[in-house]
Amino acid sequence: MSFALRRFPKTAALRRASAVPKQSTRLPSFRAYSTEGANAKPKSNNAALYGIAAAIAGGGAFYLFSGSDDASTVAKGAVQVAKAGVGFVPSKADYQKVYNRIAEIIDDAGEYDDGSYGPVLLRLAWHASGTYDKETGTGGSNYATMRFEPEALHGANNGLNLARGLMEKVKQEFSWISYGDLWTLGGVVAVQEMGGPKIPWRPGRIDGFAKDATPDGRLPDASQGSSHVRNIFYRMGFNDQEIVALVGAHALGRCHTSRSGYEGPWTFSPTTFTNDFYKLLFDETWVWKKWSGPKQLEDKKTKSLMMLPTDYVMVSDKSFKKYAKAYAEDNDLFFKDFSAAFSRLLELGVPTAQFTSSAPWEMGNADEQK
Ligand code: CCH
Repeated sequence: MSFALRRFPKTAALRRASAVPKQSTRLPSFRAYSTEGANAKPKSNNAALYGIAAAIAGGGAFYLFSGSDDASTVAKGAVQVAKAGVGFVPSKADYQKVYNRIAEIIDDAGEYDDGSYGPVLLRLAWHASGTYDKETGTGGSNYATMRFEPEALHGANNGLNLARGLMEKVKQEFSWISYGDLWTLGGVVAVQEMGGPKIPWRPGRIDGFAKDATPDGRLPDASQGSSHVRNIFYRMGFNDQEIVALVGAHALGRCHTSRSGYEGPWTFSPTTFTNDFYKLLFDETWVWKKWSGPKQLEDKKTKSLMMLPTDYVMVSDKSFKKYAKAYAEDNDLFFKDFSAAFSRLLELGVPTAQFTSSAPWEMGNADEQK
């Protein structure tokens, strides 16, 4: 790569600074977005309640929708346990063990991309949650429906088979955790371990079925403009400020021609969570890249960074620009707003009664465990 990598807090991340081989995947070579069927309505999340009922019936577990917080936490944890068929009720300490295991996996990426699996795991958590439709109450992280075709094969999810595979290893070790909890916790670990803010998180998602899978077209199409971005995120229930905060996650990771058709990282430090995405949008001159791939921007100076058309609307749209400027100037503000919006994103589609704790938890970073 022609650019210098600036800040990598992890030793594992330091291993690869120069050579950045691309990950090959077996999935289709170009991301084909679909907006068709975006309004189709799969089964409502009320089905979750039937899932719970089934879990109780199947596992003999006892479940309370109300009552003291402790009793309710234990009872709701028992539902997940009954469903997984293992005789044990996980505590926060057990989820912390899962967190720590994911942190190890993120760091053990060898020569993959920029030396971390964090970005792709973050993307899995976002794509698992960002299918939510507030009108129908469908989609979101509850059922982990990306396990099923055709959702697994939606163009937007190209390359996420890698992330799901990594999470499957963790699932084998901690069979009691639901896929929705595992994938969203993976997003939390990714952000926190790459130097980002603490992300409040709590368990309670249950595994759904193929019939709960969402139609194609619910995730954003990077070639579009601000009205598309608004339509997609407003459907999830977010406002302009939250949209801008969430897209700042593009400080991390990179695009892969083999997955989306786009190519390159957004920042010089793709494994460190910073407000650089916004800073670079304002500080660099962005020009259209001359190539045979889809329309994307590159920085005029080094030609090593990229912006998607949807990223660029964060400065070309007046309302978005106001927030992007504020985040470019104040990293703490970005961290605070990202944490709140991302935490909410991860809970989309999960009925409140299903959460095993009344308030989200703060999980410890791997370093804090030592
Ligand atoms: Fe994103 N994202 N994203 N994104 N994304 C891509 C990669 C990452 C859009 C399109 C793309 C969010 C919002 C949007 C990450 C997190 C978030 C890629 C390249 C495209 C295209 C995929 C590839 O080729 O591998 C669009 C469009 C939007 C909104 O309009 C939000 C919100 C988040 C998280 C909160 C992360 C992380 C990556 C890097 C993945 C990797 O493998 O490095």
